[in-house]
Amino acid sequence: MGDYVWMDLKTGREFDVPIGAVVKLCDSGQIQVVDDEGNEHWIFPHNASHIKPMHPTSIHGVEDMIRLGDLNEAGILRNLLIRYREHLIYTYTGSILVAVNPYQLLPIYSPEQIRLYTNKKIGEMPPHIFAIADNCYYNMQRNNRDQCCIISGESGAGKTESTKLILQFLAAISGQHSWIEQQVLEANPILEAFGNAKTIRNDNSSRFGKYIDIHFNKRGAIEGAKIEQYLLEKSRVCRQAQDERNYHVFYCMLKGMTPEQKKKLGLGKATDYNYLAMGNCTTCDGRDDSKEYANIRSAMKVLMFTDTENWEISKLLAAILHMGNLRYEDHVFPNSCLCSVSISCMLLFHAQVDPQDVMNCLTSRTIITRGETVSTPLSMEQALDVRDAFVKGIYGRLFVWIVEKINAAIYRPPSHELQSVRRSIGLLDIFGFENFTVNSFEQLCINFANENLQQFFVRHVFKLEQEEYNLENINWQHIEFTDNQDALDMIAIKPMNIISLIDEESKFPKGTDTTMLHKLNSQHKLNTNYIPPKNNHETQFGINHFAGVVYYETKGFLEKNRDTLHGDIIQLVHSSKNKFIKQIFQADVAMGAETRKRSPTLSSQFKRSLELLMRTLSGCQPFFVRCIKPNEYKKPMLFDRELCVRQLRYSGMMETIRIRRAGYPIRYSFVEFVDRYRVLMPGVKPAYKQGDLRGTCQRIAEVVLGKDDDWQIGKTKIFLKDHHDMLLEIERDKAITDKVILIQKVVRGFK
Ligand code: AOV
Ligand code: MG
Repeated sequence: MGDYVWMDLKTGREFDVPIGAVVKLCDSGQIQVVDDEGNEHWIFPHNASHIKPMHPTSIHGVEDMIRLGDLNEAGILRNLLIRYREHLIYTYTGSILVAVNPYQLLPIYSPEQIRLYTNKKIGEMPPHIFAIADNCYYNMQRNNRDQCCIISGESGAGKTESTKLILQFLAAISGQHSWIEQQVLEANPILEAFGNAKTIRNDNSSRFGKYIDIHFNKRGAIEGAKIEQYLLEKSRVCRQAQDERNYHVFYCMLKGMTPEQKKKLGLGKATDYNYLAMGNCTTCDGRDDSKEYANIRSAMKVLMFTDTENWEISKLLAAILHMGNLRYEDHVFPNSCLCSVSISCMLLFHAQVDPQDVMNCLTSRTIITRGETVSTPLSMEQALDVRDAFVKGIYGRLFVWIVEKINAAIYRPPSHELQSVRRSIGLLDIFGFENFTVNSFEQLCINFANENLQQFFVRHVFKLEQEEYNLENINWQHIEFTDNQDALDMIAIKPMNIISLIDEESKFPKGTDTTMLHKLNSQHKLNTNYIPPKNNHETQFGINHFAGVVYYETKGFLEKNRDTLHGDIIQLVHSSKNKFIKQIFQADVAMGAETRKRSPTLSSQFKRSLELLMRTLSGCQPFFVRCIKPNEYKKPMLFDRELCVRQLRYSGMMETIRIRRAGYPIRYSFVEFVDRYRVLMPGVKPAYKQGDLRGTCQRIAEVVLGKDDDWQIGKTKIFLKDHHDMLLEIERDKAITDKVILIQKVVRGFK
């Protein structure tokens, strides 16, 4: 009685694993148990095989999962569950942090907590996101190398919140309370206002990816930062699914502006606008749009947006809303619509453009054939597309402009001599893996990005790690892992990959979504990671991603990928007297009508920026944070076992624990090791004076760590466990302090 067991309910469901239970009663061969969910079960002798004893480490849980005795999915899941119930949302797997979204504000992020985690080794304090941040910072200084934090997880798992916490910690410990620190912190509310929105998965979903590179000077103080943005979901400006919203900034503006300001822009309330009311959801629980507006405005001040710029931005946003209310009837706007057009014209073009020109531009298309200019009317559907394309074009360019504006305030290009001493920590927070009822081109790009990140993780944690053990010839039993390289090859790497086929079809004048799908099918139908449409009428294809199969609806793919604006629109912008809109369209106007047709497609730009990102990340020492979403309802204290198992399985957590447990995450070259730790053995000379470096390393390790402990010496490096590193560092700190005291004594003795 009181014993803990694992109970396998054998439901046969894909993500069901044995559940923990405690024995309540034993009665003539039958036992009664209560499982972790509070359900009672009677176990009879004939099905006793359903239960197994639980390892002591699983009963109360462990802070680091490499210490789990029951190393299986059930063990991992229960460990996270019982910790989560005690509000312990963070757990380690070696130095990899697992973070379960609490969906409530926990009192664990105070200045006092920041202080407690400052300058500590991982494992010295309970697991925490601050410990990761602190280690990043410490590693950057100790190894003089750039660091990065890769934060992954599904939509709503907590990536963006984690990123903000790391940033908050770094700003606090870099310690100057300087203007630049404040500017770096205040960039976030602006980015979130323009790039985040309420989705069914997340009330504050990032609809763009970002990489914040924080720069530190020699003394470890923040001296600047640079933000890289990836692929904002532009379609959201014109269209939202049920229960979803447009970008926060629109609602904030309507709630937060003064009546006079709104009057100048001809604005009403959110429900008045098609672009805002489509999802039947204009408010968001727990968000105060009016208060947010004040925050956005003050953040923009900190980041040096001028009042004029702010007003110009508001004008564009208002114009977008008015444009969304245009209605078309038989190639023309009804008279009632003229008002919307006129207001848009006034806002976009300072009334310098005749509303009639705008209407023509939105309802017909000019084509130049054999030197003759012909204007052809558009169908209603086409006309609406032209309008939406224009609106998306404005918003997308506005977003890019805003990020550039922020960078202008926070980024200091390194001077020559600074380059060698400046170090950085990069924080990667992208849009999480998505699988909706209907998935489109945007989801393909988002999931492609996540596939890349997963490969970075796999490469770093499994491939490079084991390659190195082999090269160094240490004792090592190979650990199997799930590699998503094949899927990634099919999506974007190998010749005739999916992205390149979509691209090719986008450039082909006669290409359609259907011809594209045919090409995908004929090229990939035999690939196990590709799921062709069931029949000729179906317009969906599927991809077997690392995080599950996603079906993509191909309708609209090519248009979204081409992402071009019609020449008439560019012409219109060009003729405008509104300097701001001209500025954000500068590149398009400069390109001219002809070259624009050859402007790079969205997917090729995105692919390129991802490649650059991966290259940057490869140059850094990475830390990984794995965010887990405990339920689909955004609720506290609700732990959906199967949802969690799915995320743990797809992220490769089992194998990760296995390799971290068996592996040697810390390694030093012999020279580094001797020079860093020779203080621990009196009389050991610096590395450059050593004849037998390997032997010296061995002697130090034997004395400090013990002969039989699980460390290994390779051909050029010594391999250690995390706890060895901690022990060595603590001993080193002590030795150095002792030495300093000794020197002080000696000096005092002289006086
Ligand atoms: P995401 O970045 O991973 O999703 P967020 O970081 O936006 O997810 O988290 C979603 C919501 O969960 C937040 O708005 C908070 O309400 C809550 N949350 C997350 N982490 C914490 C925490 N540590 N403490 C308290 N609440 C938290 V997406 O951007 O959708 O992929 O594209
Ligand atoms: Mg996010």
